[in-house]
Amino acid sequence: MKQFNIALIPGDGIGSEVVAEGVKVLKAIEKADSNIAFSFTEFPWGCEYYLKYGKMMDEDGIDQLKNYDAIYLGAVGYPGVPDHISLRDLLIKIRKEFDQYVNLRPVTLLNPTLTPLKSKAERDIDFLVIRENSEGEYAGAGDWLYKGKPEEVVLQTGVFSRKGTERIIRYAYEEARKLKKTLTSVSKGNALNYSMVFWDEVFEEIGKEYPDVKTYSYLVDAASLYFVAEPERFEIVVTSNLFGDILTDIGAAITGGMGLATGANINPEKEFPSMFEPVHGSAPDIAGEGKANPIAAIWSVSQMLDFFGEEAWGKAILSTIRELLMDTKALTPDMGGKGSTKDVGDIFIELLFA
Ligand code: GGG
Repeated sequence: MKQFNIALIPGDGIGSEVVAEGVKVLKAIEKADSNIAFSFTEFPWGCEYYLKYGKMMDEDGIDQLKNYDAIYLGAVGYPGVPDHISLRDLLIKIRKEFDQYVNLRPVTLLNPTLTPLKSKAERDIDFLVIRENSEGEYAGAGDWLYKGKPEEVVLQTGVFSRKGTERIIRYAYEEARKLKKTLTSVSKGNALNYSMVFWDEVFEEIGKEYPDVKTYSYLVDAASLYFVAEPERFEIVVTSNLFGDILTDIGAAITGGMGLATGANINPEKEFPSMFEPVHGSAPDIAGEGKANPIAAIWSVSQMLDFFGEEAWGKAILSTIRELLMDTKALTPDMGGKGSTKDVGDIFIELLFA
């Protein structure tokens, strides 16, 4: 029997509603599979916690989380708490402290009718964005000088260490080799004359060890255009922290919306827990109304199970999402349906075991 201990951080807004559906799926799997057991421990951290205690998580929060097999996060951010505080002091802090330097964000069109792109029926969009998740433009380095004065200057420094850049690029090459896919690096060396020139050099250097991997290199502006105009050209994409965050929102837009976008924050060495989350935010406008789309959160569970080595369940979840998406009337309003968050979770479980 394999036991997986999961730390739940539902977070803010719709976070708790969608995480509840993911947990429901895990509990249903546990019931059906006598070889797997899950335990869940909930942590009340987030913006409400901040408004009460002045901090997004406990001071020893990282210590409290460190022995779990995975963290399952809902959403972060709510009116009343500045976004940079809520994001940096919870989500980014966990990514950084647990060295979750790989962010895996699939861009997969599970039902061709869901893309807003032309010639829907022929679309075959299926690629993986591997986003650097520990440094880059998210490093938090910078300064704010002469605040409020006419000579005010603000600096936000992108940090690209050799270790951090090499390890993400190597990870991407390894994936491309394993899956026999092409690898596209996205950068901006023509304008960012230190960080992105360095990134491009490292991509080329490491590429010498992978002569079997076919590579492409695009500027981020061109890549954004191709994400919309010709997404079929991508198989695996590797890019920096900020570019990866932005590009995967485009990825979500071409494959059915933010309600379907999932992300895994991985510490490949398994030295610390990895974290699984729907990419979307807390959607305060619909929080508490029971109409949040739980599919991205359920897809995160599939990524979690893959990471645990339970790929059969991971695949089963993904193919069930594909099936669920065939009947958009059964889905939540963002997908054109009339279903509630809970209805979608219930139908999903019915289909998973049908
Ligand atoms: N589901 C987690 C969440 O609330 N994400 C919001 C967000 O802005 N994420 C930015 C990032 O992934 O870097």
